[in-house]
Amino acid sequence: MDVKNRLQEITRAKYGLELSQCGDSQLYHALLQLTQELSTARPAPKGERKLYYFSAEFLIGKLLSNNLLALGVYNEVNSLLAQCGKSLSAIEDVEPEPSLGNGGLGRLAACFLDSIAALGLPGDGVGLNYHYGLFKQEFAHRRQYEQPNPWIEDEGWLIPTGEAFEVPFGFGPVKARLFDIAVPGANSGVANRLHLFDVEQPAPAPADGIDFDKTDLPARLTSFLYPDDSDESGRLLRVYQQYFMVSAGAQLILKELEERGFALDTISEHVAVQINDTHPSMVIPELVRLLTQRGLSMDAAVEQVSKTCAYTNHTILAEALEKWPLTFIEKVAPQLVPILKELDARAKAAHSDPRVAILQGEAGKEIVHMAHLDIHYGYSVNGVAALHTEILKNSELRHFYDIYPAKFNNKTNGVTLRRWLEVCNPRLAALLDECVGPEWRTDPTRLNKLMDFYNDSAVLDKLLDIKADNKHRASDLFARDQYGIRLDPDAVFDIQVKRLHEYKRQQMNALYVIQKYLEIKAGKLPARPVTVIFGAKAAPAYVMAKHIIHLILCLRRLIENDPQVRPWLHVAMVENYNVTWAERLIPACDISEQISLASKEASGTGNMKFMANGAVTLGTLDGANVEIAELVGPDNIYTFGAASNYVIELYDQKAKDSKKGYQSKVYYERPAVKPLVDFLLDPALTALGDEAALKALWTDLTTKDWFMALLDVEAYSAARDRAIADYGDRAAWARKMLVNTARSGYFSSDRTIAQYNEDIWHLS
Ligand code: 26Q
Repeated sequence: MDVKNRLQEITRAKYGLELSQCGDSQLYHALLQLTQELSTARPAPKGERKLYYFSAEFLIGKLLSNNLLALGVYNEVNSLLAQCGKSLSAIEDVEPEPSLGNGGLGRLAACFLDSIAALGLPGDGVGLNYHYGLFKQEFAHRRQYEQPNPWIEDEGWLIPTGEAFEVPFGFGPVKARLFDIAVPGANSGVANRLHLFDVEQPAPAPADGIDFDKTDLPARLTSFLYPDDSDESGRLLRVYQQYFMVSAGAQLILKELEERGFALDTISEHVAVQINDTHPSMVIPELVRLLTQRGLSMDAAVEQVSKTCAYTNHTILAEALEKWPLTFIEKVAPQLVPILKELDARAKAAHSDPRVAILQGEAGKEIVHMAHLDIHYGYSVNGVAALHTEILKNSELRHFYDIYPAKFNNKTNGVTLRRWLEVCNPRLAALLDECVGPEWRTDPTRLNKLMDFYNDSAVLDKLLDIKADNKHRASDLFARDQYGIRLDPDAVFDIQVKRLHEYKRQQMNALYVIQKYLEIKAGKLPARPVTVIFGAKAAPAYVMAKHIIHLILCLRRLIENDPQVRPWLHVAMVENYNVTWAERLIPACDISEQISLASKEASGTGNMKFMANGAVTLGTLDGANVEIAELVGPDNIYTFGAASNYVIELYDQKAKDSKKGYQSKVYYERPAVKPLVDFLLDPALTALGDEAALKALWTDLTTKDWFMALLDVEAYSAARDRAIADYGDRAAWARKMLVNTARSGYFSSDRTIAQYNEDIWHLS
C-alpha cells in the first residue's frame, strides 16, 4: 500500500482536508485508521497449536508508534509528517493511554504479545475490557488522590467482533461481548489478537472518584481494573471478573478448536493456555466443566486440561498468593464447586501432605488455593528470573517441587526493545545501527558487538551526547506536563519508577535523600548535583504506601524551599506515572534504582529497560538484577545489601521466635541511621505534612521494618555515593553505559518468548 496516498485519501474522506491542513487530533485519528487497516489486512500466523495467554492485565500503553513500527511504516510516516511540519510525538499526545494493568505483570503480558507476534507465532491474549484502567493519580496536599482513568473512545483501537458468549453466573447468565485489539508483529507479516471481553451494557461513568457500587452487577463487571492491594469490598467483584474472563475465554478456545476442525479430546495437542499468575486460574475447572458437558469423561477432561494449561508465578510475597473462600466461588459460579471438589479429591488421593491441598480448612469454611490448583493441574510451572525460580523450588513451593520436579522451569523475563529502545530512544537506536548494524533490531544478541567500541572515544562521546539530549527532552516534557516543575538536565538523574510497595523500598531511597539533605545543611556537599526522580502509584487501600508518598512529597517541598540545599539536591515525583512517562524518563536516566529487599522482587522488568537505555543499575542482588550483574560484570553495576539467602534465613528465624531474626531497633540505634529515621519527626518536616502519617512511618521503621530498609541503608548510601562520584569521570561512565546497552540483548522478550515456545508451548 502506498502509505502517503492512503493517508491522504483518509484525511480527505474524513475531514475534507489535505494532510498539511490537519491538526494533531485529526492526524492521530487518520493514522489510527491507517494502522487498523494495515493490521487487519494481515493474516493470523499458521500453526497446528495455538497459544492463549490469559491475563487479568495487559498494560499495553499507547499503541500508535509501536504499531506503525511493527507494520514497517514508522519511518515513512515520520518523514511524511515532518514534510508537513508535524511531529509524531505531538500527534501521540492525543492518544489516551490504556492503563489496563497495575505494573510489571501487566506490562510483561504486553511485551509478550508484541514478541509472540514478532516471532510469527500463533498466540492471542485473553483479558478484560476495563473501561477505566488503573486509577489516575493526582497530588494535592502532598498526598495521592485517585481519579477514574478512562481510555475508550468512539474511534480507538478496539475492534467489535460481533461475537459473544454466555457466562453462567450464580445470579444468572451474562453475555460477554468480544472486542479485539490487533497485535501486528514486527517483521513477521502476521497479526495476532488481544481478546478483551466486556459486558453488554456497561454502567456509565462513576459520579464520585473511583468509588462505585461494587454490587451493581453485571453493569459494573468491567468498570475498573482492580488495584493490586485492594479493599475487602472489591474481593468478590474480583472473583466475578476472573470468572467472566475465563469462562468467555474457555468458550472462545473451544469454538476456535472446532472451527479449526479438531476434536475436543485433542485439545492438548492444539491449544496451550498460559495462566499469568493465579488471576485466571479458574480457567482450569471451567475447561474441565465445558469438556465434560460436551461429552468427555471426567478422566479424559482432567487429563486433557492438565496437558493444556501452564502457570507462571510472579510473586514470592505469601500475602499476594490468591486464596479465595469457597463460598465466593459458590456465589459467583456454583457449577465450578463440584469440579473443584473433584480436582481437590484427586490431588488429595495422590498426595496426602495437607500443605499441597487445593481446598484447605474445615468443611463450610474451605479456602481455594489458586496456585495449588495451577500446579497440580498445569504441565509447567515457571518463575520469572533465575533467583526467583530457585527460591520457589527451595522455599515457597518446595513441597510441590518435591512432587513435580520436572514441571518447574525458569523463564527470565524480557522486554520488547521495539518499544523500550527503538521507539523511546531513536537516537540511541540510530547509533546502534551505525555501530553494530541494523540486525540488532531482529537479533538483539547483536548488541554484544557494541563491545568492540569500548575504547572508541567518538562512540563514547555520542553515548553521552544522546543521554544529555534525552535528559533535556525529559526535562522539557516534565516542565510542560508537571506544573512547570523544572529538572536540571546537568544534574545526575537518579530514578526510581515502579509501583509503590514497601518491599521495593522507596522509603530507603527517601532516607538517603534525608541523609544528603542533612549533610548539605551541615556543609558537606555531594560530589555533584543530583536530581532524585520518583514515580509510583500506591494501591488506594495501602496505607503505608501512601505514607511513603507523603514523605517523598514533603521532602520535595522542604528541599525546594531551601536555597542552601536546592542547588545540590532536587526531589521530583511524577504525578500519574504510567507507560508514557516511563518512555520519557527511562532514556534520560543515569542511575537506575532497583533496591528491593533481596528475595522479594520476582524479577523486575524496569531494570532491563533502564539497562538497555544505558543507565547504570544501583541495586540489590534480587530478581533479574542478579542476571544483569553477571552479564555486565562488577565494574558496570553498583550492588549492595544483604544477600537473599541471609534475608530468607532472617525471616525463618523470626518465624520460629519473634525475638530472633531481624530486629529493626538494632539498626535504628546505629549512629549513622538514627538521625535519618528521626528526621521524620523533625519539625522542619512535620510542619509541611501530616505529623500522624510521618509518625506512623517512623514507628513502623523503628519497630517492624518488615522489608529491612534499615538493614541495608548504610550499604546503600555508600554504594550510591560511589556511583554519583564515579559519574564525574565521563569517559569511564560512558563505558559503563556502553556495556549495559551491549549486554541488554539477553533481556529482549523475543528471547524469553522463544524459550517459552521451545520449552512449554511448542507452537511450531
Ligand atoms: C491479587 C488479588 C486481588 C487483587 C489484585 C491482585 C494482584 C494484582 C496484580 C496481585 C498481583 C498483581 C501484580 C503483580 C506483579 O506485577 N508482579 C510483578 O511481575 C513482574 C513480571 O513478572 C515482575 O517483574 C515483578 O518482579 C513482579 O513484582
